[in-house]
Amino acid sequence: MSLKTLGQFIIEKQADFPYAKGELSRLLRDIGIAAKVVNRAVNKAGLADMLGENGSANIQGEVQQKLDVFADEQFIEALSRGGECCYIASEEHEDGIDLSTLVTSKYGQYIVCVDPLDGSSNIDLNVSVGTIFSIYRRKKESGVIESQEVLQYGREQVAAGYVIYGSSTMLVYTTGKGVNGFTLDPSIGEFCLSHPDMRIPKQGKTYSVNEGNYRKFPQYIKDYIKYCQEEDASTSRPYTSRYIGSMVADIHRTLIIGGVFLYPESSAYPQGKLRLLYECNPMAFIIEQAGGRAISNTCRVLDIRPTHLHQRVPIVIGSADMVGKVEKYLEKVDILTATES
Ligand code: P6P
Repeated sequence: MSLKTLGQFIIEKQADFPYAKGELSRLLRDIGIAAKVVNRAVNKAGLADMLGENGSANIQGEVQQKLDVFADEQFIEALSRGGECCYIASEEHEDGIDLSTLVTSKYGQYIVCVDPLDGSSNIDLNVSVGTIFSIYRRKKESGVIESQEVLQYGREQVAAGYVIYGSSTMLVYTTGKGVNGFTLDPSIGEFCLSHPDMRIPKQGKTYSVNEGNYRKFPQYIKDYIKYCQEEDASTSRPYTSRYIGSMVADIHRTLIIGGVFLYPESSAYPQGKLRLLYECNPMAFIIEQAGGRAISNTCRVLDIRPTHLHQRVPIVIGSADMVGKVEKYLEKVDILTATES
């Protein structure tokens, strides 16, 4: 395969993005720049006193790692300078960052929701971590950003993607015309097309859930986990259990080989743990574009009405047939509940 950089690919696919020429190119260029800087820091963290806690907490009350803060700063700086982005919703900030008052971003038409460094509690363990981003077009041409411009349905995303800082660093994104993956070639500092037209298998052999929470799960999730563990050669069961604890890494594996990832509601997290705007929606857009599914109880993730920036939702995402199987267990509960009531 001849070398094709992310920039060349976006220009070649410009027709896929129905807005003014070059806008998406510049947005993804800005995200790519920040990702390269974060990648360098993640790879050198152990040598550059970038491991460990920052001594602060984010809006979620989660202890911030030094690299969380560093990554957040890089994406804000790159998007602020790029001029295409007018507003950033970041996991690391309670309120959104309104760039529309900056001269450079006054005419920016895009809103970016970002988890700058997802899974960062794993960094000191040298486990893959990632950045997750979601891109919306603002509803008004200019002026003060209003909440209904930020809290758009996931189905209104114009682009979404993630960067995984792993054994190699990859950027995977969609603009609604399929999913493509780019691997960073450090020798030239470019993301190069390595996984064209990514598709998720309809069925897989892996289920991914934090089974340490088993007792706290609703019954239908417990029943599904038991189903995964039962012997049945005709359905390749028992399935393999794989859980990294870094959403980007778990979803990337699921996209490549198939499977299902679950972060359900529980007594510990009644609304689920993962955030709708900058974790579940972008991953749902990507997986659906690759031929998979993403649900939150009985609702399609992309159809959930957002109510606030850091809203948490339960999620079951991955191979279409496996998500459908979980859905069957959920439907049984609904039927039982209905007959009991
Ligand atoms: P738990 C990382 O902290 C994260 O936000 C996701 O990347 C990951 O999927 C999840 O939380 C892991 O949560 O409760 O299983 O440790």
